[in-house]
Amino acid sequence: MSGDGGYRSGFAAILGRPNVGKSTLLNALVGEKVAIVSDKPQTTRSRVLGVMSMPGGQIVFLDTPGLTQARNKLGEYMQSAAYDSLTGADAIVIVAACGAVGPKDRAIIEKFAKRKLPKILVLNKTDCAPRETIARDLQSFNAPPYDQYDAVLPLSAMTGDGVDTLRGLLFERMPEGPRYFPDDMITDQPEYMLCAELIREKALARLREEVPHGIGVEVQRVEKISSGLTEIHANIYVERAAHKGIVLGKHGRMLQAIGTQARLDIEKLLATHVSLQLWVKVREDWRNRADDLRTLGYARERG
Ligand SMILES: Nc1nc2c(ncn2[C@@H]2O[C@H](COP(=O)(O)OP(=O)(O)OP(=O)(O)O)[C@@H](O)[C@H]2O)c(=O)[nH]1
Ligand SMILES: [Mg+2]
Repeated sequence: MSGDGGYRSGFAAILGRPNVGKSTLLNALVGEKVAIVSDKPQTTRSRVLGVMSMPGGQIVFLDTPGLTQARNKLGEYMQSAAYDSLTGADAIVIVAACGAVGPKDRAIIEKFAKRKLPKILVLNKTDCAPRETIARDLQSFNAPPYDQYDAVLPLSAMTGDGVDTLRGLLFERMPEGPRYFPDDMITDQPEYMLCAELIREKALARLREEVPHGIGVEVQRVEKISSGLTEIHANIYVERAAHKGIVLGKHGRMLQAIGTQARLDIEKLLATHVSLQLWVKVREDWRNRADDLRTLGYARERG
């Protein structure tokens, strides 16, 4: 683990309102897709770990569910997962979106300004904000308590513009520490969980209104059939009977489209052909049921 002279390492928690681009930023920072992304708020439901290793050190990033008011047991789990990421954090990255910094973002930014930790405020999505908007946002963070931040950094997680600067700012602030993870490890999520998340991502991309929020994916079996083929069985849970037909779509076309897209991503991930078998099941109100939450992996790791 340790013993490398002058090796720097630490944990950096990424926090902010839903949909501001935290997961996109995590993927950009580690250079691989470890977290799913969608245009729907509350995509991330658990903390997602991504490791960035370089010759002189390592930063372990923790992407988190967007900070908001919990409306059900899943929401409560998500909020505690976000706040748990602060335990043992060596730095925090607060994310807001350029041109869309609202009172709820400011409340979060002000709250974290008090934390005695290195902290960077990221203004994401510069690629779709005019220069004047970025300048105005920057200006608005000049005064106390925002001056408690080590830096206010506009960037685009999508194009990668400014991401290197963020890496540098964080790395400089990391303490001396051990190599927490092997250099070739980029996430701690097991394969079956990455597959479940990719299926959920494709479902989120295609579904609308309240349906995507009530989707849960459970990968039941990952079976290597031969050196070139893996079979995966997964259940897509919906929380109301009426949603099942929407996820199946006319003549099953929606499910087929979700499955095809997910399979392509999973094939890339596993570097093999994949046969993906998906079933849609109704679990009434699963977001409020402790046993269903546990089945889907939404349970506290500790305590
Ligand atoms: N134009 C632009 N869009 C971005 C950028 N970063 C993220 N997005 C988009 O913003 C949406 C939300 O991105 P996510 O990374 O899922 O946001 P998040 O903060 O992780 O959201 P939650 O997990 O719901 O809290 C997606 O549609 C992304 O493609 C960016 O730099 N520029
Ligand atoms: Mg996210």
